[in-house]
Amino acid sequence: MSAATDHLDAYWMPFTANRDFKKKPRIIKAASGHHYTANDGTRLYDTFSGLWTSGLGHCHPKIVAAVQAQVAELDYCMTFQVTNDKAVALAERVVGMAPEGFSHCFFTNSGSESVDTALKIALGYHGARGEGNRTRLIGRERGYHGVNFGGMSVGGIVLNRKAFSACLLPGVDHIRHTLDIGQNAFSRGLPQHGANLAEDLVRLCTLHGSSNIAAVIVEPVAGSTGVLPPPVGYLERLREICDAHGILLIFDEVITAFGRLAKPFGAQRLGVLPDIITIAKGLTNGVIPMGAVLVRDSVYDAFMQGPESMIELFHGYTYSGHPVAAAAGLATMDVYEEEGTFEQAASLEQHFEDLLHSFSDHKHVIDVRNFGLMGAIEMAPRNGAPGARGNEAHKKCFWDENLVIRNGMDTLQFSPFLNSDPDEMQQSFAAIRRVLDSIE
Ligand code: PXG
Repeated sequence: MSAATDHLDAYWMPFTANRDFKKKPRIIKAASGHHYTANDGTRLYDTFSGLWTSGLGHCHPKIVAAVQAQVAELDYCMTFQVTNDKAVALAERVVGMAPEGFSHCFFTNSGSESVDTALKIALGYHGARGEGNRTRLIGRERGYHGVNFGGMSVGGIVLNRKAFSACLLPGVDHIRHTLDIGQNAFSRGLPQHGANLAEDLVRLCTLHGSSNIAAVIVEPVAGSTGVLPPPVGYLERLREICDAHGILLIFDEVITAFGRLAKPFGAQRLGVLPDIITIAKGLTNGVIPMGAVLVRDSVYDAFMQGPESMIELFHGYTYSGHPVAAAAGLATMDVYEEEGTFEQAASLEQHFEDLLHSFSDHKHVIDVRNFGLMGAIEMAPRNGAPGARGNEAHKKCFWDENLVIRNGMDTLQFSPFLNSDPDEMQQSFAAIRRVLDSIE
C-alpha cells in the first residue's frame, strides 16, 4: 500500500470502486456556493448539486446560521411521545407547500428510510381498512428507491438487487421502464411515445388479482438510472388504473421535490397526484440528513380510527424529526421562498436544455434527455467494456477540468444548481465537450 492510500484504508466508501479510488485520491475539504475545494487547494465546479441534494449551493449562509444556532439551543430531543418545536414547524411548512389534501408529514433521515416508511404506511393503510390481503408491492424496472430491503425490492437496478436476490421482499413485481431510445431519442422534455407502458399495471392486476395489490411506487422522473422523464400521458394512465383498482400510488420524489422540476413537488409540475410522496435531499439542501413521507388525508385518517391511546403506526427512527435537521429544513424553505428559487430554476430550464442538446451531434452520444433541471447525455458503450467511456469521462472531468460530474455507466447525469449562473453552466458544458472530444 502506498503512503497516499494508507490513511484511507479504514474508510469503506459507499457505491465506489474503493481500490481504484484510493490509488489516486483527491479529497474534498470545503465548499462554497457552486464549488468544492479539495485538500490540494483545487476548486472544482459541481455539476451535480451535491448528489441532487444541494440546489441552493453549498454552505448557504442562512442555513449554516440556522444549524449553528439550533445545535447550541436544542441539540436533540426524542420525538416518541415528546417532540420539539422545529419538527412541528417544519411539518406544517412542508405540507403547506404540498398539493392540496396532503396535510400530514412523517419524518425520516434519508430517502431509503422514506421509501421503506411509505411502503409500510401503504400496507398499514389497507390493513386498517380491512383489506389486509393487499400486500403486493409493484415497482418499475430501472427504478431507484434506495438501498434498504423494501426500497431495494421494489427498485429495478439489477446490480443493486443481484447480490441480495435471495432476501428481497416476497410478493413484489415490476412494470417495464419507459426508456425507449429507438422511438424517443433526443426528446426535449417529456417523450411522446410510451404511455401504453402503463398498461403493464393492468396485466399485473389481472395476473395477481388487483385486490391483492397494495401500492405502486415510481419516481415521477427516474433520476439515478439516467434521467427518464415519463412519456406524455403515462403518469395519468397509472393514476387511472390505481383508482380503478383501489391501489395506492406512491411518487418517490426524493430527487424531484423542492425545485428540480421548478415546483415544490414534481406532482404539481406533472399534474398527477399520488397518494403518498417520499422526499429527502432538497428538504434540507443536503446540509443535515433528513427525509419525510407525505400522505393524503384519506391515508392518515384510515390510521386514526382505533382507540386514541394506542400508537397507530409502530414505526419511527431515533432521529425522526431531529431538531437540528428540522432547523436546516426550515431555513432551506425560507431561502427557497425569499430567493424565488423555484422561479429561478424555471428560468434556467431552456438554457440547460439547449446546452445538453448541443451534444446531440457528438460521435459518442446516442441520446440526450431532460426535464426540469434534470438531464442526461447517454454515450454508446465501448465494445466489450460497458461503463468504461463514462468512467473515463468522469475522471478526466475531475482531474483535467476541475469538474465534478456524475456518471452511471456510460450515461452522464446532470443536476445543476437551482440558482446556477448561466455562464458557469455554459463553461462546464464546454469543458465536458473537450473531455468527450479527447476520449475514444
Ligand atoms: N429514492 C430516490 C428516487 C433516490 O434518488 C433514494 C430514494 C435513496 O435516498 P438515500 O438518501 O437513502 O440515499 C434516492 C437516492 C445518482 C444517485 O447517482 C441518486 C441517489 C443516491 C445515490 C446516487 O443519481 N438517490
